[in-house]
Formats: sequence, structure tokens, C-alpha cells
Amino acid sequence: DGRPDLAAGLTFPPDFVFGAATAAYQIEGAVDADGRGPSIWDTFSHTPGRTFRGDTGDVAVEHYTRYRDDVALMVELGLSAYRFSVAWSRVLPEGAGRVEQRGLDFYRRLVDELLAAGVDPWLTLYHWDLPQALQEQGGWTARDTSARFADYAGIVHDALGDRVRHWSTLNEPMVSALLGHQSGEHAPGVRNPVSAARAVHHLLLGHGLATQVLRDRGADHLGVTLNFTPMTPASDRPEDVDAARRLDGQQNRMFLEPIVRGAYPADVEADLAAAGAPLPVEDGDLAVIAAPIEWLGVNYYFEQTVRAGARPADKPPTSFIGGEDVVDLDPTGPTTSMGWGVSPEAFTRLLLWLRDQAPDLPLVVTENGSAWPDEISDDGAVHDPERTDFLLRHLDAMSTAMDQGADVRGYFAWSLLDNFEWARGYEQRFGLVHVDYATQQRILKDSARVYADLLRRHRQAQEG
Ligand code: GBH
Repeated sequence: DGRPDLAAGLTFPPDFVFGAATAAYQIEGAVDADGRGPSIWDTFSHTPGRTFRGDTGDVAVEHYTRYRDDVALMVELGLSAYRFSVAWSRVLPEGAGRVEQRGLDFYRRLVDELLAAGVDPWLTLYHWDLPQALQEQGGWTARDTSARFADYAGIVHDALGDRVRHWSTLNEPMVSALLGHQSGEHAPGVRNPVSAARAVHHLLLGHGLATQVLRDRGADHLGVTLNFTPMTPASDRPEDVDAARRLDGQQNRMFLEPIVRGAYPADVEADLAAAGAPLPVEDGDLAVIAAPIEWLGVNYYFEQTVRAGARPADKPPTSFIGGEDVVDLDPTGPTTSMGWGVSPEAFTRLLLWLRDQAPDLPLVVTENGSAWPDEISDDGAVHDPERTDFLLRHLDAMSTAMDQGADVRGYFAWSLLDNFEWARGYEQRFGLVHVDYATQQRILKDSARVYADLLRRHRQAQEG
């Protein structure tokens, strides 16, 4: 097949960053260690019926105790950077107030291990694991949570600001807000459009307030990660075009535009108001949300084609406010084990769209990857041609966009390791490194070896 050729033909600018990403609740385990408080994901995963087979992050891949081994894997892969998240409830078990030094110490040890290994730490403050104590005070539906998030950002920066250069506030506020409060498929499992719209705004406000706090402490490589799902109407029929506009509005533009332009898209504001779920904007909020940042994190997995119409009974509830009359079409062509389509072309288009939307903002692909059913073969290896093919085709698609002026500075594969895939539990494997959950043994998949080869060539070109 053409994969070796594709890999060999891929070259990137000398200072281009290659890494892999994870998130605290998906890998750490040790949920009771060192005074950690519960988060909404502990509560949610322990509620019967919420996750696949009742899986939880209680043990996950034991990264909390195995982090040294995992940094060694990063070195084996030749990563120049590692994107991880801090668990808010390890640092502030009640979400606010009392600081748990042992929680901060874990991240200090991790960061020191990374720095000693020559791997640049990219820290995300919030990857969906709100302290349960704050949920009980309204969570992201409460305006006060934005201020608590900024306090937490300052505490983490005081502990790690001398050694971590790249800071990201939020991972995918769209998912926290809408999957958490509209479809309810994620924690806290709420299904209420008014709550969802409030969560949208308070997450973005939290991003802005935290950005100010970090800036005041001297941080100068600040970013935020958004997920993007390119939306295409199923036909030229006006109803379908409008369905795609509405979903694109809530999935993509509602998060990007306040951050880069300081305003919500007018059509989205109107859609939400019409659904009885207005954004709770107060004077001055949008200027806070639009605080300057140095880079935009882009998570890309797949594209969607949508049409207007009643949702078939077998489709899960929509995660879009007022989206009950919109249907996402099943992907054509091969799908990953998540049921997601594969579209590197849409990745190129997305990066070019972002080039046009925010011409002066450097982009960093903070997540991209795919899940497939792994098998350990007789030779003890994990041959994952689909994941390898996905990786190389998306790197190629990114490179195509860069040739056309998209200012992409880095790429982080999702994920370093197989891990707790949220509501889908351990069934879905996104790792470059396979984890045998019975023994916690790590095995590099073929995709990891191909990525390592590419990174080795990239480093040699840098040095040569
Ligand atoms: C990322 O989320 C997460 O950051 C990461 O933790 C996770 O493990 C990884 O992806 C793999 O899932 O019509 O509302 O379903 C990606 C979440 C899920 C966001 C699909 C966009 C489609 C829109 N994406 N979603 S919806």
C-alpha cells in the first residue's frame, strides 16, 4: 500500500511541534489518592446506565503512579511536547478554598519528569472534570463558577508557572456545555436547554477571566482548545441549508467568534433566544472573553452532513439547542469503531476556514485521532493499519492546508495511550500505545512506530 510513501513525503517546518495528548480523568486513576475531591465525572460514571458497561475512571491506566513509565514512552516515541490536563479537584478538593498541596505536587513531579526528558509540557486547566462541590452550587450554569475557575488558574500558575510555558484554559467548551447539559450524554448529565446556554457563556467567561489571571502572572503562550465539526447540508433545499447553518453555529461559530471577535454570531443568538434559552451575557463579558491569546487549539475528528427532518427513534437525543428537527446523516464509507466517518479533506477545509476566520492567530492541532478495535497478534505486536492510515492521511491533509497559508504550529495525536473514553468507557481505543487493562502493560502499536519514525526524520531535518 502507499503508506510508507506518504510518510516519507511528509515534511514540516523546523520548529513544528509534534506531541500526543491525554486528559486527567481519562488516564490518572487514583481517584482517592492524596486528598483528591470528587468531580462530576466520578459522580456520573458511578451512576448506573451512564457509561458503557458502567466503566469508570477509578483505575484508568494508573498514570498517577505510572507517570514515569509514560514519560519514558514519550521519549521512545520522540515526542517534543505532551499535552495533559490538571484535575481541578486534586488541587482544590472542594473546587474553591482549601488548596491540596499533594495534588499540586503530583503535577510538579510530572512536569519535572517531562522537562528532564526534553518533552515540553502543554498544560490544560480544564478537561471536563468539574469539582463535584461546585456542581452542587450550580456548576457551569452558575456565573460564580467562572470566577472560581479563574482562581484555580492562578493557583496552578503559582505552582507551575516557572516551568510550564504553554497554557490552555479549556478543552472543548462545546462538549462540556452541550453534551453535558443538552443531550446529557456527558457529566453532569443534564438535559435542559436553558442550563446548556448558561453553561456555554459561563465556560467562555471562565476562559476569559482565567486568561486575564494568567496574563497578569506573566504567561505569554496562552491558548484555548475548541473542537470543530465541519457541517454540510445534505442538499440545496433551504431547510437543509438552514439546518447546517444552525448546527455550524452552535458547534463551531458560537465558541470561535466570541474569542476571536468579541461577539456571538447574531444568527446563533437569535436561534437560542427563539428556543427560550438565551445566552446570559452581562455588560463587559465579551471583552473579557476576547482577551488576546497566542494560539488556538483545534480538535478535529470528523465532519457531519445534516438535513432537516424528524429525528429517527434510533438516533440519540441531539446535543443542539433547538436541534430536535435536525438529523445527522450516517457517514458514507468506512467508519471508526466510534461510528465516525473518516474525512481528511474536511480537515484541510477546516484549517483553511480558520485561516480566514482568524488570520493572525497561530493554530495548534491539539487533538486528532481515531479508535479501532485492537488485537494483539501472535508476535505480541498490535498491527493497526487503520489508525496508521488515519494518522498519515490527516498529517498530509494538515500539510496541504499549511501549503495554502494555514498557520499551523503543532500537532498532538489523540491519544498517547488507550484510556477511559468517557461515556464509551474502555471499549474504544484511541491510543498510539495499547494498554492491556488486566495488567496495565503498555505495547507500542504500529501507528506509534510510524509516528516515531516520522518524528525522528523531522528531528534529523531540524538538526541537519
Ligand atoms: C475529544 O472530544 C475529547 O477532547 C477527548 O477527551 C476524547 O477522548 C476524544 O475527543 C475522543 O472522543 O453532534 O454533538 O455529537 C471529541 C468530542 C465528539 C466533539 C463528537 C464533537 C460531534 C458533535 N467530539 N462531537 S455531536
